[in-house]
Amino acid sequence: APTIQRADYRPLSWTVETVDLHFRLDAEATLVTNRMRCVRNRDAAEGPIRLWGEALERVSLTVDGAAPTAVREADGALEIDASGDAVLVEVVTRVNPRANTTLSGLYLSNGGFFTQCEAEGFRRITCFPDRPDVMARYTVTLEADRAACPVLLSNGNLVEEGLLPEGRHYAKWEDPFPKPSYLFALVAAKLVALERRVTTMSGREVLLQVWVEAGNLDRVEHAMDSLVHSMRWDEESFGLELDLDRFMIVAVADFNMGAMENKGLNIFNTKFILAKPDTATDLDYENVESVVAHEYFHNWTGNRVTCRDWFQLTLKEGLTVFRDQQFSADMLARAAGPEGAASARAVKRIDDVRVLRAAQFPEDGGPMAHPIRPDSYQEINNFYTATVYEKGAEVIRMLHTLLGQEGFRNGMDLYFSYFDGQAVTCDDFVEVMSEANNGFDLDQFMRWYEQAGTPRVKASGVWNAADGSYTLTLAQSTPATPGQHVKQPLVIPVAVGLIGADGRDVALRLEGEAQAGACTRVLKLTEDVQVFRFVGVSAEPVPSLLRGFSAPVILELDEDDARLAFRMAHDADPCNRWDAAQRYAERVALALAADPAAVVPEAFVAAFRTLLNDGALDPAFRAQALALPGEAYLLERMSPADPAALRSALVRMMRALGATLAADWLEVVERLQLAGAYRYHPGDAGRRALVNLALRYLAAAGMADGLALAEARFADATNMTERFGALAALVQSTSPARAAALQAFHDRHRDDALVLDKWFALQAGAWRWGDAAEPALARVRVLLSDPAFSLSNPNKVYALLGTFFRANPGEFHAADGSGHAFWVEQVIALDARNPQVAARMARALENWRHFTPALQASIRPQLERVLAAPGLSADVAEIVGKALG
Ligand code: DPP
Ligand code: ZN
Repeated sequence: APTIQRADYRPLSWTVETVDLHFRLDAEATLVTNRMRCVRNRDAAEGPIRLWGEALERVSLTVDGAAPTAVREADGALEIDASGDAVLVEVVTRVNPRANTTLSGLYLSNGGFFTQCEAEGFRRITCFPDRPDVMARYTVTLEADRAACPVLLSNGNLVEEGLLPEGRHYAKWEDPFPKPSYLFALVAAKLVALERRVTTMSGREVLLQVWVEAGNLDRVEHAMDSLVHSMRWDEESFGLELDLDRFMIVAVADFNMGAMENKGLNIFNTKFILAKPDTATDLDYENVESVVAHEYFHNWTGNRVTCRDWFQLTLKEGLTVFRDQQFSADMLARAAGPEGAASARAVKRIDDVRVLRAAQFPEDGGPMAHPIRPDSYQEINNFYTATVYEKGAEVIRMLHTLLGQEGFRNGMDLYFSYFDGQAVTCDDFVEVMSEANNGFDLDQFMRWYEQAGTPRVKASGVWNAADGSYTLTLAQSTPATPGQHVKQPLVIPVAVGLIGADGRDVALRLEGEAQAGACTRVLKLTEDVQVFRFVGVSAEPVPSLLRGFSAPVILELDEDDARLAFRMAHDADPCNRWDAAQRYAERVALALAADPAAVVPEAFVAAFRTLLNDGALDPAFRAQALALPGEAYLLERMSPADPAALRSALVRMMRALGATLAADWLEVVERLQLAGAYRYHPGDAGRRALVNLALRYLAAAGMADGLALAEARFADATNMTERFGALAALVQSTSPARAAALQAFHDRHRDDALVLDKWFALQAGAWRWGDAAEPALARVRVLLSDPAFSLSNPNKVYALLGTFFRANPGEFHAADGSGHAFWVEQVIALDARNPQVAARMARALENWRHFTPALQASIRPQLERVLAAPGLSADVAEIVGKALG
């Protein structure tokens, strides 16, 4: 596929003002009539009307009612010569929703019609200038069989509906706001809605609906509550109000992504809507809340102000992820009350940092590394990445840190006042942030949008006893990434604290300042190397750097075990306290991986024990701090990466921590386990998380009491968090009760697709705890032919194959290469149905060059096999091509 360059952006010669769409919905032959008023774009060079189309049968095409004089096909688009300033183009197409297994465009799910248009799915419905800089007003008429599809929805307001002959009916929708085609949506299905009416900040009453299949109506309350909370939060935090009379969310079981922010008609993966205590875990509840918020927040950051071109994707995604992270932190803090608010916020921050390190750091260190605003792509669907989303959110967070809460808000206000109703760029956003803050200089800051790779900040400190000064030297560098060999220094906010020997923070005073100020302050690192001199430091301090994870960088600081243990016990910044535990665990894991005979150091176990037994610490925080770092992250830190050696190290650590601290873990379970009805509340969730972690350690170590506890909790659990936590502990052990528990879980939830996803994932992610244990691949192969599994359903693929490929490296990279051969089979099978899903799975091997020579030798021919497969999609070809490139 050709590579598309950001620098090649040109406005289109013709744009669209209004679109009138008519759908005669039919499972195999839907007729789409599209009447667009195309207008000449005075700001662009002269040229033809350009319309993109894909997988369409074109039935007719007229311009102002007549056959067009000149039509050509060029670069996958139709080019139509037209004269004058405005013409009416009518194009009629026929599409086959049943045959559409890509889940992009118009498709069927359980007998209903659904659409997904971001990024370029609209061109699979009709011929259109399918780019986000074409913003038009839409009128949509849907016509369908009334019995099969009683509910007909599209964007905006319902203006007309009625019956038609032959058992059919229709509905007409009008969206008052101009929008890009990627925000178009329709739904025609048999659904029911939970409804709520709420009043917005300006006093308008609006109707909220969450549409699901009838059998799921008992699990939409939480999604509805989350929507109402999101609306309130955006009003209070940013003065942003819902601009429609009606806001709809529809849940669908077959969906490539998490959810989609179509104007007024969000379409969601059921995974991020449905929740009730018996089927959803605390984490599911949390995810529903944050995804509902994310999509709702897009109504302003994404829909009212959208992206000029897809290179600017982070303009809406980075900003909206930042907003949903802030929202979740506020919600957690509010629920935790004044006492627990700070810890609740920190736990949320730690979650976000974990995701960034596990998903984004490896991406930034591999062949797909790209700036948050990429310079080129082959397939845009491959760029809905952790870099664009999560690193993009970190970049916004740094702006927020540099400008302050109020300065940031002023910038947002100005952004909407300038750009409402427009399609703009990341430069526009950053410029307006500067303008709203007295011309705050953000020129160098723009490099965060231009440079790929995770920056390293190397820190060293020297305390001078003679003059009581502490000199901190910070040096930054960013490793080369594909196509970017030279990197410029970035603006890096480094939040710093100094901890005294008594464990308390020292009030900080930089040389030249009249008096000491706060205990944490943000240093601005802008040069390659900078020196900061603190004075009035009477004893040697322990530095605590990058507090709150103030920048998306890797901090390199020489700390011995004793210092890490000290910070684990005393760092006033919870993020750094967590990070100290992670660093210590990383050091032990890498040492054990390098030496099969090495044992877990006692001092490490003691440091964990101190943290575990610190009752002043919120259980949710302890659960975070006592969980070992993720395997994907650790593999990136290992050179060469050896998944089998790392797995062996982690098994030894789990067993040592489980066995040595058995009495402590048992006491935690005893003390913290909850009685009474389940409620989703962060305090309760924290207790459940720590209890589940305790069971994991106890079971891994094969402690009889722990296994008995896990079995009992599995049998008696009254909610999914406890049932699944206990099951996970049993599965990650040599317990003989393992198989029976898996079977019981399956039988109890056999009719519940989302719960079965958990069951598939748990088995695909299982480690081997004894020599006799079944390899995960053997289990995965069996599960592939389970009647509940389907390669056509993305959630199933992510649960079974995604977990095996991406979350079980110790098994996937088996030395005999069986996992790699299996990967080829599955990627090729998936690619024939759904290239987007296939490409996601394909990414599991992209960092193969970091592995041991033996693994590289096993993987290379498999990558080559995929690349040589006939009919490979552009999606997979880009991933595998870059991996081999
Ligand atoms: N725009 C969606 C989201 O991130 C993904 N397509 O919300
Ligand atoms: Zn988004």
